[in-house]
Amino acid sequence: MALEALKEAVRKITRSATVDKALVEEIVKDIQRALIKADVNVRHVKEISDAIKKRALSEEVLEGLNPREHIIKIVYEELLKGIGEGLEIPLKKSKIMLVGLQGSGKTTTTAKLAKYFKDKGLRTAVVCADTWRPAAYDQLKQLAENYGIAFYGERESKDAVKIVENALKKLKDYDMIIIDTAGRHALEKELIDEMIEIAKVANPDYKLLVLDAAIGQLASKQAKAFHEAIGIDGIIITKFDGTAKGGGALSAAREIGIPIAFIGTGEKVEDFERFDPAGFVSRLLGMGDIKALIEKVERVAKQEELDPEKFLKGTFTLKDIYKQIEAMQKMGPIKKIFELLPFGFGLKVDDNIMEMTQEKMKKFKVIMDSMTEEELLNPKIIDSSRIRRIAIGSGTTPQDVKELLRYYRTMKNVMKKMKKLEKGKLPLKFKKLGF
Ligand SMILES: Nc1nc2c(ncn2[C@@H]2O[C@H](COP(=O)(O)OP(=O)(O)O)[C@@H](O)[C@H]2O)c(=O)[nH]1
Ligand SMILES: [Mg+2]
Repeated sequence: MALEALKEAVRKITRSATVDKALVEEIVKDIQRALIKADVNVRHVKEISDAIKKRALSEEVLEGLNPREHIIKIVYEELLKGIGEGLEIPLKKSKIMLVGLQGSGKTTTTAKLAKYFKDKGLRTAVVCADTWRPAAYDQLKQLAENYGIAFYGERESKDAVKIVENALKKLKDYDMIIIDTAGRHALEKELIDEMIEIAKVANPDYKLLVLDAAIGQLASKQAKAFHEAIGIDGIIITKFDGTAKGGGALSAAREIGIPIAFIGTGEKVEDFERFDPAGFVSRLLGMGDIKALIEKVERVAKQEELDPEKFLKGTFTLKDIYKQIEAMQKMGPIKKIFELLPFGFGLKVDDNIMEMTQEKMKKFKVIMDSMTEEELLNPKIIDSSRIRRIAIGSGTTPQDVKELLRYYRTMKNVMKKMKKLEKGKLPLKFKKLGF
């Protein structure tokens, strides 16, 4: 993602010895380049960078901030302003209709949304109103079944409007009904007519446009056309993971003045998050996203039926690390989790530790099987002679044992810091920056 360069700009600020006009100009240029590379509309880039420059050169440094923090705060605030608001869909009885071109990710997103609301405790059902693509019915049905979500569809029917009508009768008892519709390669009249008819029958609370981030600045034209045709309440940006052009879709949302509701960050149903602009921007700048992190922990804890309090305790021993490794795995690559922490919390972790493969998990388990109860409960006592013994006993090498111990210590640290955050003990610096 080209927006990675924004983190570099922030790093440049934090590393600089002095803050002067030259630095501000250099940073503004870096930010401009990063935004343009990410396909943000040139006019928006200019607005954002002009505002940063003007404020950075004229505003007085707030009391309690140093000049570097002052600039970072301005960059943060102006990017946030540039992104606009997010759309939060309240957890109550509602209907959502998804629209978008073929391949934009509607069907996948229908399942993602359904799981999202189901996990929040709503009785959720999905409806396949795509009679255009023959495989659409099976695709959504399968996804719904995988996650225990109610599904309605009529495989042989060609009448999408009728299907929706029937679905709503059948699904009266559900809180959240999500309707997946057909797309086309382009927004043609036939598609518009069908969307309008479905919307009339369904009377959705939210018509959400699914936009593929990979199309970059083309998103703006597409979003405008859909908005003019049926009126959009919110945008879901998909495939944010695989593109350097995600700025185009962000820009499009701002241009037509429609808030972003969610972002898709991968093919899996779990790769989905509510769009929280403040968290999003602070993550872009490498400052982490505490809220997203805590939501993630809570979600995994729920799946695992773990007590989040316990899960976050920094006092865990090797004995329960195996279960925790598995739970952490479900939150996604550890690297991604670290991105949610402000500046990675200054924890230095080599890539080797970040990479937790199935194979490695198995190896760790074997190693732990060769440890004594005492060692598992109090890993501190594992010295080099114990390491040798454990390695021989488990048929591994001392390096392997050391790696497990390193992993354990890193995780222990992360848990400790996360626990502190949960209690609202953000480092003072971040508080000052308005987080
Ligand atoms: N990498 C990635 N792929 C996605 C995402 N959302 C959807 N896809 C993929 O995009 C393709 C089209 O998705 P689909 O839901 O069938 O699109 P539809 O035609 O609009 O219903 C599929 O291969 C999905 O796996 C996402 O957020 N990230
Ligand atoms: Mg589809």
